[in-house]
Parts: sequence; C-alpha cells; structure tokens
Amino acid sequence: MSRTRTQVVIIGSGPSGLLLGRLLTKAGIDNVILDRVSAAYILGRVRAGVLEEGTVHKLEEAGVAERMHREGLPHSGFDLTFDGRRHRIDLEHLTAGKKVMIYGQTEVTQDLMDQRTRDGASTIYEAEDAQPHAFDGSQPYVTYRKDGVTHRVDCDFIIGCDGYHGPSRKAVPEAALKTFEKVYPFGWLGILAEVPPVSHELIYANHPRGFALCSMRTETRSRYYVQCSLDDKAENWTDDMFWDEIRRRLPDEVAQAMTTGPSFEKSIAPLRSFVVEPMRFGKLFLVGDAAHIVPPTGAKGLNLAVSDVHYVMEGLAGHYLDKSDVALNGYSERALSRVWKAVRFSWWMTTMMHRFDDNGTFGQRIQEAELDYLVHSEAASKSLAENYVGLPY
Ligand code: FAS
Ligand code: PHB
Repeated sequence: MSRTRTQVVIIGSGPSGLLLGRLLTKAGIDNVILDRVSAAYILGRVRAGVLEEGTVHKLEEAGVAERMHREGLPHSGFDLTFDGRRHRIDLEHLTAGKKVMIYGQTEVTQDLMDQRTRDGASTIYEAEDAQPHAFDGSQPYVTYRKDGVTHRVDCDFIIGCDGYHGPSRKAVPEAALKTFEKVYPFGWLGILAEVPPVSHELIYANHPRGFALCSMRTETRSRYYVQCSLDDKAENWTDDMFWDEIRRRLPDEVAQAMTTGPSFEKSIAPLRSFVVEPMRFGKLFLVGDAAHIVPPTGAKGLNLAVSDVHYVMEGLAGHYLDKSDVALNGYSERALSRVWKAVRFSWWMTTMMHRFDDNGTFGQRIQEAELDYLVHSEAASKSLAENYVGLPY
C-alpha cells in the first residue's frame, strides 16, 4: 500500500470538490481530489444551468470567471405561464438590481478543471472504492484503489463532495445522522438541441398536462424539460413526441414561436428533496449533493453546493491561517440554515408548478389561483425573486 499525506482530502471532482480545491490551493492549503470516474465522464453529465449571483461572485473569487462573463448570459427575469397567460417576473426590479447567470454546470466544471491543471494540483481520477477512515479521531485518512494498487492518504480533514451516491455520508454511523426526504411522484425528461431558445429568458410553465421548462445554454443551444411519469423512459420519446408535448403545455404564441430540431441529449431525472443533519462528523465534512438534494425547479442544487463550499472554506481557512476553529465548528449549523431555506423554496416552486394526480382539478385551480395572486402581488413576487436570485450567504 502506498502512503502519502496532505492537509485536506476532497472526495469528488464535481463543481463543489473542484471549487473547494481551487480556493484551498489559492490559500496555500495542500489538497488532493479523488474521483471514481474520469474527467471526461464528469464533463459528459448534463446538469444545472442557472447560477445565482453568489455563485458568480465565488467563481470570480476563485479566479475562474473570465469565460463565464464572456460566454454566459446574464438574465434579469423569467416568465411564468399558466392558464394560457404569460407573466414576466422582473428579478432585477424586484431585488433592486440582482440577476442570475445562465452558464451550464458543464462549463463551470471545465473552467475549474482547467484552473486545477494550471495550478498543478493533484486530482486522482478513476480512483476506485475511495473510503474515509478514522474521521472521528485526530488522524483521519482516505484509502482508494488505482490500477490495482491500494493507496492511503493521511490528512487533517476529509471533505465529502461525492454527491448523493458517494461514500462519505454512507461512512457515517447511521445513528449519528438524521435524514429528511420527500420523493416526488414524477420526473423531468430533458433534451438539449442545437436550436435557438424560444425566448431570451427562461419560461416556467404550469399546465394541466404537466410542468414544462424552456431554458438554454447559449443563444443557439436550448435546454427543454417536460414533467414525465416516474416509470417513463427517455427512449420511449421520439423528438417529435417531445416537441409536440412541450408545445401543448405552453401558450399558443410561445408554442408557435418554438424552433424544433434533433436532440443530441435526452434523459430523465427523478425529483427528490433530501437533507442530512448534521453536515459534519469529526474531521469529515459533507458538502453539496453529498448532504442535500433539491428538485431542480428552483435551480438551487449547484448553487447550494457553492454556498456550502463558501462556509467550509471559511472554516478551513480559519483553522490553517488564523488558528481558529470557530468557523469550522459552526459549519454545519450555518450551511443547514441556508440549505433548508433553499429546500423549502424548491419544494414550494415544485408544488406550485407541477401536476399532482392526487390533487385533481381542484389542485389545478389552487395552483392557478396561487400563480394569479403571485404575479399580481408585489410582495409575493418579491419573495419569489429574492429566493430565485439566491438568499445571502
Ligand atoms: P456532483 O454529483 O456534481 O459531484 C459528485 C462527484 O463525486 C462526481 O464527480 C462523482 O463521480 C464523484 N463520486 C461519487 N462517488 C464517488 C466515489 N465513490 N469516489 C470518488 N468520487 C465519487 N441543479 C441545478 O441547480 N439545476 C439543474 O437543472 C440540475 N439538474 C440536474 C440533473 C441531474 C440528472 C442531476 C443528478 C442533478 C441536477 N442538478 C441540478 C443538481 C446538480 O447540479 C448538483 O446540485 C451538483 O452537481 C452538485 O455538485 P456536487 O455536490 O459537486 O456533486
Ligand atoms: C437548466 O437550464 O438546466 C435549468 C434551468 C432552470 C431550472 C432547472 C434547470 O430551474
């Protein structure tokens, strides 16, 4: 077994692991990132599209925002459609100047990977069976296998950025954690197509047939979603079936303006809300999807991972640079406070926008009444807007 040492081991090379790795390297804190798959595999996953202002600022702080500002699309609002109507939520007006940035998670991940290469920092891809050990004591370490050889990395801290299915949360004794979960009775069928978006901003659609979302990656690449049943399969949907269905769920003027074309990515994501408490166990810290999952309706998943990184970095910088563990000891409580507000918002948006078979026609009318109130109330719209652009860290 090979044995090495570093200060911080990060399990997971997704956006949270890479961003934390960059901030640690920038602060002169030695770190190693492990991932079970290749960088190419990670970049092949189609995930988030909307960045909160806090995420934009964090990427600027990390020195990886140049391409985002060059290629990203700042958005000052989005549309809600329901009952054949279309209303714009003016984020910039309602939040006194805040916006969101449309820039795919794939691009954020690529920018962070490129920076890590420039930093010459260590990332071990295709590291099999990474396992955190002894994190309840003073000498934690991580083992993994690579090319048939078992490796051990001794460290001061282990940061679990390994997503919902990763080993970090599972390494904690069950009695030491509390989990909270809600599984939604539907999924999202999403496509990517090299066609211009139907509108210059996003459109969230409530319809008796189900939810739909018109999003984008660039001005020539669209990202569309329709709510689908949990037992549906992406291969059951031809492109024509998808285009017909999403246009049924949109107001006529939008449906008629939609440019259709061949999809080059088509997949179904299940929807769940999930939180684990606490997010720290001795020298092991859980970050991002390792600790919480939200339905993508509120565009919070990636953005919550970033605010977790902000809090855990404050803790690690305090420990190494200021010889103080106050922020480290406060990590779980601070992170969870923001996590639960985003979990609530994502649940609320999902509940308001999706068709729930159990709720019947009464439920549809209640959703339409809530939307009608929302778009005509400055107070209600302000609440939606301040949550959508991201609550303060
Ligand atoms: P990630 O899941 O991105 O990264 C975890 C990393 O850990 C992965 O690279 C994985 O390979 C690695 N890992 C796992 N097990 C490991 C092991 N045993 N050893 C080593 N490494 C291991 N969010 C939005 O805001 N908007 C969206 O539209 C949206 N769409 C989504 C669609 C899908 C299908 C999914 C699954 C999620 C979506 N999300 C969306 C949420 C998503 O963007 C996450 O919030 C975001 O990727 C969180 O980043 P990380 O916490 O870094 O976790
Ligand atoms: C996306 O573009 O993938 C996207 C945008 C907004 C959401 C969810 C997903 O709320």
